[in-house]
Amino acid sequence: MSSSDAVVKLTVDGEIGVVTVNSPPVNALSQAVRQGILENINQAVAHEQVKAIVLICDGRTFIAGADITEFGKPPKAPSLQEAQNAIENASKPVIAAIHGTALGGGLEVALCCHYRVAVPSAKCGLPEVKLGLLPGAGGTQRLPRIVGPQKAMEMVTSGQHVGAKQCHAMGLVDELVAEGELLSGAMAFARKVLAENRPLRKVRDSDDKVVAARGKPELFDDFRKAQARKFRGFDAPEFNIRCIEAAVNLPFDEGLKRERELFSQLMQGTQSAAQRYVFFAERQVWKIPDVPEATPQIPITKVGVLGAGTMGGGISMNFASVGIPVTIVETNQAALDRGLATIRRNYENTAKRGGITTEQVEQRMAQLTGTLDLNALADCDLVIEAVFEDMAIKKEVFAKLDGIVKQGAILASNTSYLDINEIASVTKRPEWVIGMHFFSPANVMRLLEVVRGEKTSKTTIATAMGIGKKIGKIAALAGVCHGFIGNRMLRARSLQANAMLLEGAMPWDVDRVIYDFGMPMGPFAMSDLAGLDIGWNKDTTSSSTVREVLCEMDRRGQKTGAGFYDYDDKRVAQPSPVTEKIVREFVAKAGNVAREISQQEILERCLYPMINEAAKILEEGIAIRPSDIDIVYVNGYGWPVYRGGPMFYADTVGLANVVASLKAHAARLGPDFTISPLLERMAAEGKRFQDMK
Ligand code: 3H9
Repeated sequence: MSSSDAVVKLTVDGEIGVVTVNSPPVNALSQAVRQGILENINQAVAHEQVKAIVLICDGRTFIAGADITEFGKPPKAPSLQEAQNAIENASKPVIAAIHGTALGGGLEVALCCHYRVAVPSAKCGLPEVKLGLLPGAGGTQRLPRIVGPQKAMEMVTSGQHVGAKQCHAMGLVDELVAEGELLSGAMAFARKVLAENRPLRKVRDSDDKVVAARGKPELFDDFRKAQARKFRGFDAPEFNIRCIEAAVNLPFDEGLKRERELFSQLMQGTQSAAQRYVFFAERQVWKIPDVPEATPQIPITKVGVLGAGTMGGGISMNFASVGIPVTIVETNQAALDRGLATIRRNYENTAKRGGITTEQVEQRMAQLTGTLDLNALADCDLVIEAVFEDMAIKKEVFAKLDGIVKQGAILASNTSYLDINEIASVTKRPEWVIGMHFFSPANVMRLLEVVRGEKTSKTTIATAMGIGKKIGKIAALAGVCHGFIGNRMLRARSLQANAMLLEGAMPWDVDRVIYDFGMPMGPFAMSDLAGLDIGWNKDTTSSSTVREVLCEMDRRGQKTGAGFYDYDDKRVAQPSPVTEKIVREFVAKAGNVAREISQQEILERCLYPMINEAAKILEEGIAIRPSDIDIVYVNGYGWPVYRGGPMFYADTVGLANVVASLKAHAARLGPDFTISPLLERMAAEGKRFQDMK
């Protein structure tokens, strides 16, 4: 029997051997766990008294997968497959007892057990695709043998976690046992298996589900076509599909071989490295060196939001959706009614798509109270203003809020550029003032940029980050500067995109390069979507930029049916001859001769100045670490996760190459352009952002 501090141990209760994995936090399949499972299963098989074996985990979850920290390092024996073979080939029935999440390698271990039981709250999934991988321990071969190739394809390409009840309905789980009684339930099930003399069922041997799909390539092609937009740019979904195809068309062992080949190809690629990096970056971003995890937070039981427009409405939905009451203040009844109606429509649309029930729509709406009276915010714990982006207005609002909202409550601004210190200076509680910058649509986008002012207290920071997590956001902490992390970097791209128009590129030339890089759209398509008239004033306009001229012609973007592009009634964009003419006039006015700008130049001039700006952001201490910047871009700006974010991407290009390109283009990068000393130094020393501590 194993020692009490072992990560895997065997205990014997009557005729049942219980193999328990205890390797916090998530029982990942580290070398020690693999070895422990192998040894303890073998011991249980050899144990005379044991007739059936239960494999269960301590702590918050069943095995949540392979140990990702071991990836990319030399493999250590025993392999996962050896441990799995010990289970699958055991001469006594092995039953997986699942709680929490059986994910990736964890589910693949469970699939080697002869039976699976789970508590109703448990979830199963093969989320490897989210790490740019595929299930590499037989998951792609065994799963379709239970759930069929269609469902298997859906699961492996989405990485979704499937609830135990649904797993039970699909046959992935044999029996549900009472919540909180997993061990006794699993042991009772094991006794039943023995009493009924049930066979040692091996998933690998049941072929009927896959045989039914053999010779039907259209099944896979239709799926590829239907998902093409979602999979654009990613390698892993296609590799996952090929493995399911192998499960259908090849004998089990050959399919397994194919799976292993494709797994190692993905593992060696840049995409998986990027996605694994993002996995850890998303967990790192919450850690703030001078705000320890134990920093006290204030409870947020009631939220106030100023403004029922697109931003205010979206922000309010976040809180209502998790059961926190929100008071929304507007300046006139019509705007308030419009705002609340939009929120209702958004919730109803989610319900129509099956995301929530109609009952939940009403529950969420019931959390929202609209009012025209600012005094109604007095007892809120957190007030977020989402009014017009103008310093004078923000200051007026904050001065008023300071007089109304109870002491000890947080006053937050949703500003996307403005100085939080200046806003805080009009209050008597600057330590309670913070930026909470949501991204549009605020109920959908995952990013929340939390902006700390000079005087913002640690409690305020910890509370803003904490509430961000509660409403399902990924919160990244930034310091004060114009545009913080995200928009400050975006400005660098926007300057170059516009400069290239004056040298002869058309908006769609620039957009195409950025789209092909993997972003959802390029800078000009994005401007059209947001509205070209943001910050434009018809009284002061001076026809000095292409954008101004477009606005003057009432081409204000998608909403007016024309902007940089022409739009049809389905909002499909077409390059516009009108814009082309305006651009050509600007080129001539600037005294330039239009030249052909290569795709590579467009890419480098759009992205490298952003990387340069990011390096300055790091130097100035605006961002805590490079990976936080990547989190901002992946979650707030549609940077393709398979490229890891701008800093990770810079590492893959090589910082010396980035610096060389910036120097080569320096003359065109504008009079204000300077290279970040940090970037230059790191490039000279051959360093990478991801190694920065
Ligand atoms: C795989 O299995 C490949 C196989 O097919 C083939 C092999 C041959 N490894 O997320 P949390 C850490 S690929 C190492 O905050 P939660 C995490 O970094 C794997 N570490 O908790 C964090 O550390 P820290 C397929 C891991 O309760 C701590 O655990 N599996 C791993 O919000 C807590 O994590 C997956 O992709 C891991 N596998 O969520 C599942 N997982 O405290 C990945 C977590 O130092 N994991 N850590 O920051 C998850 O989705 C979530 O962690 C889980 C818990 C849902 C389990």
